[in-house]
Parts: sequence; structure tokens; C-alpha cells
Amino acid sequence: MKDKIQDVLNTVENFTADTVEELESFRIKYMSKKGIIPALFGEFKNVAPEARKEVGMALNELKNKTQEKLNVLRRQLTEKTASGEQQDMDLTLPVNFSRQGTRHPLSVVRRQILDIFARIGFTVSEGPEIEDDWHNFSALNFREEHPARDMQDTFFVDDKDEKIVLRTHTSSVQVRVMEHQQPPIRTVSPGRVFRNEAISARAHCIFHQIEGLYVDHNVSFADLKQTLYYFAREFFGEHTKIRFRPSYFPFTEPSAEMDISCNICGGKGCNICKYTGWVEILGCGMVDPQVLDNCNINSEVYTGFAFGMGIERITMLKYQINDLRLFFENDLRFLDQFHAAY
Ligand code: 2NL
Repeated sequence: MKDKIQDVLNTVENFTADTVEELESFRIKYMSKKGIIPALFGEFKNVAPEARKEVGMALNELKNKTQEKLNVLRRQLTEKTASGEQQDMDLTLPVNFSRQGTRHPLSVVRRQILDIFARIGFTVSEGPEIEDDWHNFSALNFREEHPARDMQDTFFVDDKDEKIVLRTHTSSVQVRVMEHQQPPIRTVSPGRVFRNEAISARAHCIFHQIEGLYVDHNVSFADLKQTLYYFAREFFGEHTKIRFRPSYFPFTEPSAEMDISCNICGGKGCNICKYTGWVEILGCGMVDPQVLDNCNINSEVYTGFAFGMGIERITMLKYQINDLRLFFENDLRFLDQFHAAY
């Protein structure tokens, strides 16, 4: 009996395993209920009383050493697997990258624009997409008979007592800012706006705008020009030139449209600028004194400038995208091209 135990102990001590499966067969062979070691314990009852103490100690030692061996080998094997040392693992296989999403190009450009204005002290303000007539039209000097108030141009939300609309510009947000805050006000308002238009390559009934507003003592048209010149160079590149053309908006006086030198052809003339060398990027002007007064800002004391641009339009110019509908179709072949943009 003692020799038998010693033989088994030798075998156990010399055992090694390369795989988890080998180790498991070893455990079953020696330690399971019908295994070799429990069988030896079974034979214990036949041992002569005077030898029992010695044999019992040898049996317990065998059982403990076997368990210890199992523990050590199991630990070694799992460490090997975790560090990739196991034989059946091919370390030359290419990594299976999980697919990463990208930011939408309109979000990329919105962030870039807000960032440029943040650097010169403009805060960001946001407001509701469903607006009342006052904040979307009346406060901004749209007269009762103005065509923008027509069903053809504006989406109306049914309400018995009050005219409620889907905002047609984010100026409505800036009206709210002026109503709640006295100058100095420097803020930009990004957001979704709605116009009742047929969908085409150049127009969509939902699009995105960023408007800017600066109201303080002695704000002049020179401040407007310099601010927008800074923006154009930061966004389109340091060689960008700007020019202003007179225009009309109900809420600014004087009003202007701003062009930049065509960043595609560098001003030489191409398809994008229709061979003029210039492309329109935004509308702007000095805030009409009546609008300031409408918002409880004293137009005898303060002046301001404002501007508005379409994010789709600016994005199309920057990334040379020729169809507006691409922004709304969520085609991954289009969206995936903006991996590098932040
Ligand atoms: C355009 C033109 C513009 C403004 C927006 C504005 C806002 C307030 C008062 C006065 Cl609260 N003006 N915003 C001014 C001039 C032009 O947008 O073409 N947008 C896409």
C-alpha cells in the first residue's frame, strides 16, 4: 500500500499539462469520485491497525499535493491564455476593428463655427423650435402683410388663440436673449429652422442656421466688418477676402450680404462661383433700433450688429458638396467621409 501511494505521488509530481483539456483529464483520472486517489482511500479499511497512522498520513499528503498541483497548473494555463502564449493562437491575424461612428458634417461645421466665435467672447444661446408670432415675426419688424407670414412660406402649428409657428430663423432665440439680458450681449444661436419649401438640390424645408448678435455702447458697422472678416479667415483660410453688397432684411438697417473670394478656384472663376470669383456666405446688418426697443433695450443708448448664415450652405462650400439632400439621407458612404473631421 505504501509503495502504491509513493508511485502515484511520483507520477503526480512529474505531471505537466499544455492545455486545459489535458489538465481536466488528469483531474478526472486522479481526483474524481471514481478516480485513483479516492480508490486508495477506499482500500484504507484493509490496512493493518499498526500501519494505519503512517498510511493515513501518506494518503493525506498525496491528496493535498495533487490538489496543489492542479491549482498551480490551472493558474499557469490561464495566464498563458491571457497573454496569448497558447499554441493554437495566430498572432499574425489582422485585428478585427469594430466599426466607429462619425460626427455628422453639419455638426462638425457647427462646432467649428461656435469655436471661432467663442474665441472672441461670444456665448452660445439656444431656444424653442416652436415659437409664438411675437418672437419669430413681430419683434423682428415683420409687418402684418409680410410674405414670410404666409402659409406658403411658414409652417403653422394649430392653436385656437395664438399664431404658433415652427421658427423660420434662430433670430427668435436672440429676441429672447435681449428680453432677458441687458447689454453687453455677444451671442451666437445655432439651431434647426423650418421653411415651407419644395425639396430640391438647393432647398430643404428643414435646415440649420447660426445667427450672431452683438449689442453694446458704440457698436458700429466697422465692428461688424472686422468680426466677420476674422470669422471668414479662421473658417475658410487666411487668404480669404471678403466683400459686402447692400441688401434688405426687416430687422436690420443698413443690411448687407457678405461674399468671400471663391475658395475653390482662388478667385479665378469656376462652377461654384459661377465665374464671378465670389460666393455669398451670409446676411448681416446693424440691428434696427425698433427691434432693440421691441426687446426692452434702449436704442438711444445701445447699438448692435447681427448676422445669419445657413450651416448647410457653409458646409457645402467648405467640403465641395453639391447636393443638399445628402445631409438628410444618412447614407454611410457619404457620412463615412468625415472620419478625420472633429
Ligand atoms: C441670412 C440673414 C440675418 C440677422 C440674420 C438678426 C437677429 C436679431 C436682430 C437683427 Cl435678434 N438681426 N439676425 C441679421 C441679418 C441677417 O440672416 O441670410 N440668414 C441665413
